[in-house]
Amino acid sequence: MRIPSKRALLPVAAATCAVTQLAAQTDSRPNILYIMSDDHAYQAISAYGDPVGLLAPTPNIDRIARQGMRFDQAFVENSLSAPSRACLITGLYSHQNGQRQLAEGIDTTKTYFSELLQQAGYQTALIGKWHLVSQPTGFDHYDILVGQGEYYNPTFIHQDGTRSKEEGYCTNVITDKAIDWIEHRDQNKPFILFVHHKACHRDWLPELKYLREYEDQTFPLPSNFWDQWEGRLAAQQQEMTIASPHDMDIIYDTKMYLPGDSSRLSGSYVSLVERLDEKRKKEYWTFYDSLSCDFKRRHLEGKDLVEYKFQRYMRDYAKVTRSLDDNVGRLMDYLRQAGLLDNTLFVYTSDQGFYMGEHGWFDKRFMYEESLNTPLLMRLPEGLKRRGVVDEMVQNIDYAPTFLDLAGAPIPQDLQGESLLPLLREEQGPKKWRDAIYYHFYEYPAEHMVKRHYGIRTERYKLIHFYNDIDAWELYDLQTDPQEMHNIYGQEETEKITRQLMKRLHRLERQYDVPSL
Ligand code: SGN
Ligand code: CA
Repeated sequence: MRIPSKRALLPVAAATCAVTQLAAQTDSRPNILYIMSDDHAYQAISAYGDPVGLLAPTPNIDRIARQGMRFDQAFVENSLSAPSRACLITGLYSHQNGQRQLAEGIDTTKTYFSELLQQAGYQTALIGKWHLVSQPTGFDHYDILVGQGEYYNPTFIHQDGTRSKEEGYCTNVITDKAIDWIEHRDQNKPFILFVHHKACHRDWLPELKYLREYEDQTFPLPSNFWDQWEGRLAAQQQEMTIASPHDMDIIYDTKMYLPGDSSRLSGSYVSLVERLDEKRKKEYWTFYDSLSCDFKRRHLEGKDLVEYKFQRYMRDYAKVTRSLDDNVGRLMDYLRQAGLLDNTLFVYTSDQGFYMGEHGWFDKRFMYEESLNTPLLMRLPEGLKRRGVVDEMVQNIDYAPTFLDLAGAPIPQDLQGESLLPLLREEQGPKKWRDAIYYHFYEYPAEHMVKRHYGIRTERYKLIHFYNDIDAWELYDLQTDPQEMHNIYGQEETEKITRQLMKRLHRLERQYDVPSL
C-alpha cells in the first residue's frame, strides 16, 4: 500500500489507527530483528562459500541461510557507513536524505521509517552503532555507541543523554543489551529491534578469548591481489592498498612494533587497547609482543612483508567475526527459546561490503563488486515461503518499504526503494523485478582517496563514471570479467552496449530525481 506523501501526516495517522487496533486485537504481526554489522565482507561468511569464510567459518550466520534465504545480489547505494545507515532509515538515496558523506548530516526533516512503525503500533529499539550526527528519532528505546564505538569496554550514549563506559567486549555487550530489551519489552506489541555492531570495523581488535585463534591458518591471497589497476585511473590513485605502508600501517593496522620500543606507543590504536583493565591489557600486550618479536626476527621485505601484512589482517579480522557469529547465534537461540523466532523476520547484513585483499585492498567505497555488494541473509516469519538463494537485485533503500509493508503500515509514495515482500511471499520470486541499480559515492577528498563516482549495474554490465578532479569512464562485462580487471569502455565493440547503458543510467537518474552535477 502506497500513500501519497511522506509528510501528509493526516492520512498516515488515520490509517495507523486501524492498524494499531488490529494489532491490539490479534497481536500477530511479525517482529523484525535487524542485525547489521560493520564492514563484514560476504567473502568472510561461509554460507557464501568464499575462501575466507570457509577457512574461518560462520556457522551461526550460516544457519540463517540454511533455514531461510541468502541474497546474492544485495547492493548498497553509497558504500560507506553513515550514508548507508541514512539509506536504511529513510528509504531514500543519499541525494535525497542528505547524508552523502561521513561528516555530512542527514536531513533531519526526512521521516525515519522507525517513526512510521511507531505510529503503526510497533515498539522500536536501536542498540549499537548509529554513526549519524543527529540523535535517533522514532525509537522507544536506544542505547548507542559514540561515533565508531570502541571494541573494549565501549562507551554508550543512553536515551537520556548520559554516557557510561560498559564492561565487556563490544559485540557481547550489544547483544546483552538487545536480549535485555526484548525481555523487558511490552509483550502485547510487535517489535522492531536494530542491533548494530561495531564489529568488524578497523582496526579489528579481537575478543581476548579468541586472541590465539586462526594463528595457524594461512589464508590464500586472492588471485588479483597483485593487481596494478591497468586501465583504471581512479583505482591507481586510491589509498587503501595493503602493500602500501601509508595505507595499511604496520603498527596501527597489523599491530606489529618493536616491543620495549616507544614506537608501540606511537600507534593511536594503543588508546583503544588501554581501555582494558590491567589484567586484560597485560594479556593483550603479551600476545602481540610475542608476535612482534617474531616479526622483528624475520626482517621481512618486499612481497614477503606484504603477504605477512595480509595474513595479519585476515587473522585479526577472522577473530573479530568469530565473536560476531557467536552473538548472532546467541540472539537466534534466545528468540527460539522465547518462542519468538517463528514470528520474526530475522535479518543479518552489513553496512557495506569490504575488500579482503581483492585488487590488493582493504576498505570499501568503490562501485566494484566486493564493496557494492553486502551480505544479506534472512530467516522469514511463518507465512512467507521463499527459501534458498535469491538472485534478484535488492538495495539498502528497500528495507524501509519492506518493513512497513510487513507491518501492514502505509508506505509513503516518495520512498525510493521497493518492498521486498513480493520476493519473500512465494516459493518462486515474482516474474518482474528491477534489473538495474544506481550507485553514487561522494566522499572525496577524504581518507583512502577514492574518487567520486556514480554508475549503473545491470545483471551483466557495470558502467561507472569517476568525476570531480578526474573524468574517467569504466565498463565491465561481469560475465566474462567478474573480477573487474578489464575496463572495456571506449572500445569499438562496446560502443553499442555503452550507449544502451548510458540511456538506462539517465532513466534511473530521472526516476530517482538525481540532481545534475
Ligand atoms: C575510519 C577508518 C577508515 C574507514 C572509515 C569509514 N579509519 O575513518 O579506514 O574507511 O572509518 O568507515 S580508522 O583509522 O579510524 O580506523 S565506515 O565503515 O564508518 O564508513
Ligand atoms: Ca562500515
